[in-house]
Amino acid sequence: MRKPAVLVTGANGEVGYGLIENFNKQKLEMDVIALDIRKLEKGLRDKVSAAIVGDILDENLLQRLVSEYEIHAIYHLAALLSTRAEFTPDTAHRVNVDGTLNLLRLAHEQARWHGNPVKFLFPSSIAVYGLPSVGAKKETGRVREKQWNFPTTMYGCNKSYCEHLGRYYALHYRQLAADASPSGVDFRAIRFPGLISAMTLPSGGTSDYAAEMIHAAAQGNPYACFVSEEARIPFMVMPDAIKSLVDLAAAPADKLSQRVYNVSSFSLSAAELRDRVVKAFPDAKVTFEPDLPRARIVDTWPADVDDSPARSDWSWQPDFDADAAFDKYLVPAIRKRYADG
Ligand code: AKB
Repeated sequence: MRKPAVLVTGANGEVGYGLIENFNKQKLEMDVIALDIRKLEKGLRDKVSAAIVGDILDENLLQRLVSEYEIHAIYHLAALLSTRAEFTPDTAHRVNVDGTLNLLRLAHEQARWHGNPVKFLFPSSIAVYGLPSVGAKKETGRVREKQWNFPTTMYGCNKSYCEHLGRYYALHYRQLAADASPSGVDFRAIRFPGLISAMTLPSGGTSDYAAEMIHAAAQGNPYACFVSEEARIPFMVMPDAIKSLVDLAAAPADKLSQRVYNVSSFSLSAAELRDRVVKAFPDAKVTFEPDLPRARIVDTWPADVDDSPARSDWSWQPDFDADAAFDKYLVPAIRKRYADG
C-alpha cells in the first residue's frame, strides 16, 4: 500500500524550506515528497520521505510520481519570480503556467485514483495587481482581491492566469462533458506580499530588497537599495507565510467564500525598512540607488492589501506585525544565523 503523501514542488526555495521545516516539526502523518530542479539542500534531506530532482515540465517524471505515490495535497511552490521572469519571459511562462497546468492535471489524476479531493495550495502574489501610478497607489491604499487586477510583469500575468486555471479545475472542470464530474482538485491560493526569511535569501524577485538589506546589514556589508525611499509594499515574515498556507489548507472547504485570498502583516516604505535595519544594526550602510525599471514594477504593486476575507473565512491572523517581525524574529534569528557561520 502506498502511504498518503504531500508533494512540495520548488522545495529548495524560501517557502519550500520553511514549509518542510514546519511539516517536520508538526510530525506530519503523510510522507513529504520534495521535488526541485536542483538537489535538495542537505539540511532538508532527512526531513522528507523522498527528495526528487526533476523538472515540473517533465511529464514522464510526473507520471512516475502518480505511479509511486498516493498524493493528497500539493504545495506547488516552483516558479520563476518577477525580476528573473522579465529577463526570460518565455521560460517563465513555460515554468509558471505550463508547469502549474501539469501539476493540476496530476492532482486531478491522483483524485481519480484514490477517490478523495487533492488540496492544491498555490502561492500567488501581489504581482497580480497593477496600479497605474504612484498617485493611484497612494489613493487606493489597501487593495481588495477584485481590484486593479492588471499585472505589468510576466510573473504577475502568470500568477493571475494560474489563479483562474485553479478556479476552473475546482469549480468548472469539463463542464460540457456528458459525464461531467468534479475534478477532485481543491485549489486554494494566497497572494503573498514581499516575503522576508531570516534563514534564506530570495533570488529573482523584485521585492527582494527588503531581505537583501537586512541580511547585508547583519553581515556588515553595504547595501545599495534598488528602489526609492518612498517605495512602499506589504511584507510578511516567513513564519507567517507558512502559517497562512497551513491554515488555508486546513480550512473546511465549506468555509471558503473564494479560492484566492490576500494576506497581510505589515506595510513599510523602503526608508522605514532602512530605519528599522539601522536601529538593529547601527553600523549598517544602506544607500538608495534606484534601478528605475525594477523600481517602476514595485510602484505598480499595492501599498497594502485588504485581507478581511481571509480573516473572516479561515481566521487568518498574522503573528508578526512590523515590530514583532524585527524584534522577535528577524534580528535575533539573523544574528544567530551569521554568528553560527
Ligand atoms: C517577487 O518579488 O517576485 C516575489 C513576489 C512579490 O511575489 N517576491
